[in-house]
Amino acid sequence: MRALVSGITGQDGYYLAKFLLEQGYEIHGIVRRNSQKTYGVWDGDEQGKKLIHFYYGDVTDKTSLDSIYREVKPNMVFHLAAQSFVQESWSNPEVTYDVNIKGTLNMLNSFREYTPEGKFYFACSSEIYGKVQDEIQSESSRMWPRSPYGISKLAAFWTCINYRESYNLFVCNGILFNHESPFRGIEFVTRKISLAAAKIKLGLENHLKLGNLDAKRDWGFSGDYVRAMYLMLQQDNPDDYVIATGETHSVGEFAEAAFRSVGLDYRNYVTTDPKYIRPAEVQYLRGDASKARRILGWEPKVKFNELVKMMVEADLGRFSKR
Ligand code: F7E
Repeated sequence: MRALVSGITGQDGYYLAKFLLEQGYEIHGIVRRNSQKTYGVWDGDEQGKKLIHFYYGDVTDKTSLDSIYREVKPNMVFHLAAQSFVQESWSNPEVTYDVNIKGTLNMLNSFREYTPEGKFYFACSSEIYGKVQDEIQSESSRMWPRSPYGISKLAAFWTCINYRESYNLFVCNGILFNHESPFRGIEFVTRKISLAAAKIKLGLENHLKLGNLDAKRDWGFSGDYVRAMYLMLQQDNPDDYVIATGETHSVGEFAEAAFRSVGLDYRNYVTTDPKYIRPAEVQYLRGDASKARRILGWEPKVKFNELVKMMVEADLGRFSKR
């Protein structure tokens, strides 16, 4: 079995590839070329890197995708590549739309042309719920995105459904709520906090500036969420699934837990800076993954406190070695 993964150099691409290798898959990953050769998260795992077949390409460049599809002929496609930073989407809405909407359309068109018998997974996002209308959000909840990023994911979500319905393709949307790990990018709030807690503990820094401490998120572990992506493509019929823990915590609670795990009180180090406040905020998210539990038999394994601890310990390890 051959899997093609866009976004392989990011957190989810890393965990997904590791998981698929364990299942006996051949992994082919698309990497964006620039003047420096970088493979993102894989640069810290030289052994793992050797197990992946990398191809230079860009989801906004259909020509590059066509040649990769022609060469790889994947049985399964996991489309994870995106401009994934919500805050940045206000400064770069056009890039966000190009990569997230047009990029998804390109991935689908190449899929339809070269491997229409295959299966396609799209990494959708809980950001489509935005200004939530339900206390707990499921596949049928009202969608009201609050950022160019959220809008782009909603457009791509409907594009996937439309391709499934129009062309009878096996295309699934995973509506993934926030999912984190020690490989999370340092701009995202969880990793920003775990990194700061570790550095402050080690005496390398002395404060942390954050934005909205009251925003609430349903945070899970990326390693658990990639299993759900795989399970969606193991079904007989394509469908859309919410993947979430069902628990919600504020940014302040995340900071409290992270600093507590190294014996510190976050209130002595964290201040707020208006620079990190978003023009329109998603104030609250809590996902209902009961459909995924029922049909896919999927359950998250890592709990909130374990996740926080795992992230802070990994950052402590990174910096105490220096
Ligand atoms: O923000 C608040 C911020 O940037 C979480 C992406 O993977 O998950 C992620 O999107 C919350 C927001 O993630 C800071 O205002 C406070 O309310 O970690 P984040 P996100 O925007 O929820 C979804 C599911 C995706 O699909 C996205 O691709 O934290 N917050 N202070 C802050 N956020 C950041 N980044 N930095 C702060 O200093």
